[in-house]
Amino acid sequence: MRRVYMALQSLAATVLLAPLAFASEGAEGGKTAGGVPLASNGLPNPSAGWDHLWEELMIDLVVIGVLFGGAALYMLLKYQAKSPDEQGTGPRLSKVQAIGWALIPAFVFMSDDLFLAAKGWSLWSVYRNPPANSLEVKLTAVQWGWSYKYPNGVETDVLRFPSHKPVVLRMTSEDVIHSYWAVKYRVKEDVMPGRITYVWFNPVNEGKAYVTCTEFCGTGHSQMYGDIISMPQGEYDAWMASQVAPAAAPAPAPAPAS
Ligand SMILES: [Cu+2]
Repeated sequence: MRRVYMALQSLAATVLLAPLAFASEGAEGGKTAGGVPLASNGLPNPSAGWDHLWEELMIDLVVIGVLFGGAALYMLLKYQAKSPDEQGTGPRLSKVQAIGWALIPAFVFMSDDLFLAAKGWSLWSVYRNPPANSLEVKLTAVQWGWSYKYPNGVETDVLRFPSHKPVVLRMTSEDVIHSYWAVKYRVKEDVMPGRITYVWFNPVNEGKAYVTCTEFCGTGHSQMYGDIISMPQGEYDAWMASQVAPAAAPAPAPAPAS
């Protein structure tokens, strides 16, 4: 029995310490704030945080699965009946032993759950608080497409933004309930008529990403997808200038009367 206790003890330590060891590795340079990885621009990167939490959860599930599966298999083999007529005689446990056997495995499970829940809360609080210097864009959903409006009034159906600067979308719908999902940035939020919801993300890298609607919103729902593009600052400035120029250009002079 002493060997079983020792085996359980070492496996419990593995369960509890594995995520801590994994977490200490950090991500993207290893810097974190409140457990959330920091991107190269020094701001939190929730999408890396979600990936990190998911990997920790998978490790925990495997370790706990092996721990409890192994213990069940061990007891199944050790205490199996030697003949069909054999009657089992369970050990008589004292109150302390009985309570210990109930609480210790529960504690192993719950401490791990609470550890991950605390990390999840910490990450959620970052996920719901856009940084102060974010580029703020208004998003309007309509059956069946997305329309973006920049602070200077420029409107587009493809979102472009400079890389290395966080983006916050203030979202509403003109008709039914939609749901904005930017897979690469790990953000998803309902977009509803009469309400303004938001998501933010830290682009970090340049490149195109895919967005789609994840709330069935009518017959054209499956066509409600589009691109969002993270660009170098210079390219973004040039693109924005090209969008502003036509609106700002003076009207052509009227033709002289003949
Ligand atoms: Cu939709």
